[in-house]
Amino acid sequence: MAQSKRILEYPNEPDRQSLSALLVRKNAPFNAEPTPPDLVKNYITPIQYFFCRSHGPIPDLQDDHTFVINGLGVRGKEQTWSVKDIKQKYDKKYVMMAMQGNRRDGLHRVKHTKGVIWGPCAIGNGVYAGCRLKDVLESVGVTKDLPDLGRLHCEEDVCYGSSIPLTKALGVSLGLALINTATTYRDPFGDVLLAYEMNGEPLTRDHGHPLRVVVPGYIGARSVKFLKSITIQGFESEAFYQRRDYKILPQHAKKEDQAELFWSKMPSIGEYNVQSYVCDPADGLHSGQTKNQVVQGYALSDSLLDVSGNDGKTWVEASLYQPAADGKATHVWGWCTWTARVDTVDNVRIVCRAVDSSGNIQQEQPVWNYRGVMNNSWRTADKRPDAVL
Ligand SMILES: Nc1nc2c(c(=O)[nH]1)N[C@H]1C(S)=C(S)[C@@H](COP(=O)(O)O)O[C@H]1N2
Ligand SMILES: [Mo]
Repeated sequence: MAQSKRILEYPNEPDRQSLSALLVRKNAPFNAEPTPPDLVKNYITPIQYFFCRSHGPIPDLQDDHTFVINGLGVRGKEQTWSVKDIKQKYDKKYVMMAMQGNRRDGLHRVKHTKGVIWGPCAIGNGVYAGCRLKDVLESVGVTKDLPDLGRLHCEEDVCYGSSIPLTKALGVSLGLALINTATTYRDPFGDVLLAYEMNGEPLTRDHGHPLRVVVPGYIGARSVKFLKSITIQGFESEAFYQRRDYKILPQHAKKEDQAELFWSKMPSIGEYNVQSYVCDPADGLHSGQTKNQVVQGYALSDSLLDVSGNDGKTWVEASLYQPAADGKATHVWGWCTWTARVDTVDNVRIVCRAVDSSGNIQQEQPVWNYRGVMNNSWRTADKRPDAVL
């Protein structure tokens, strides 16, 4: 049975005074995102502008926190590890990655979707530090020689759990039949981390203190915070958020009872899709200066970014900003920020579209789905008078 939702209470949430620049989408559980212009001010997103996504109360875990690893291949069936072990026994590795869980609002404007109505800024580019999950797994006996690589399941026990393929954690290529080329090509190292730092500081409670999983290239939902246990098993996590959420349901599943028929049939989302957004100007419209208006945004793409000041009639190429991180051999899985100069027309939206190296390109119209996930249509302008979206 998939785990169901419980009634949750929030007596001990962290102090959030330093997060006052965020727009709160929901108070309890706490869900908040920055404004579009704030988001693209920095290439590495500072904590004050970093979205917070939670499905329940934030636990108050201490630095002496421990977690267990159990399941297939684990020596002695179960082992207990402390955060201190993770910090002391393993090399510290750095990964820059885009954490995201974004843009349900665009789909919600088409038709009711279920969930927190996120805008375009539930995304941030963080530098996470910790040890490789792969190194920990190998030291407890879980290696690529396991007879059935199955799936890795990372679970936090109170109200959230999720899983990723074990191959993703180990950085193993199973060949093109089983794993797509992007993953094979992009993850030769096994960059999934057990992270204890974000942007050079210990993780804050909101972002998973004292230890979280960080899964580069995957939707944020797979990066479990407040890690309590890791189980290696031949099937996906039975947690609610793995089995009954974060799936693209067919368009005719419009209500809860209709959705019911599809949860067990549809695959869970792993990798995120090609994405970009116009963040400045914030409303996606021209700001009085019609020649060479500076436009800025973000993109999850390794390839091309086009911007149009006339609703997609003509396009110019933006310059992408994605410098290598620093001297710590940081593996870069992050976003890029971009800038373009375009000619704009009064009341006509400014749009962008990213193309990735596999040829995936953002489409103008969104593909609606009940859970409102994976929206990557062109941006919708708030003030467009004839807007239907
Ligand atoms: N324990 C726990 N882990 C979690 C969640 C949660 O609610 N609880 N939310 C997930 C989702 S949907 C996202 S997008 C990311 C958000 O991470 P952040 O709050 O650090 O931005 O955490 C993921 N890990
Ligand atoms: Mo998310």
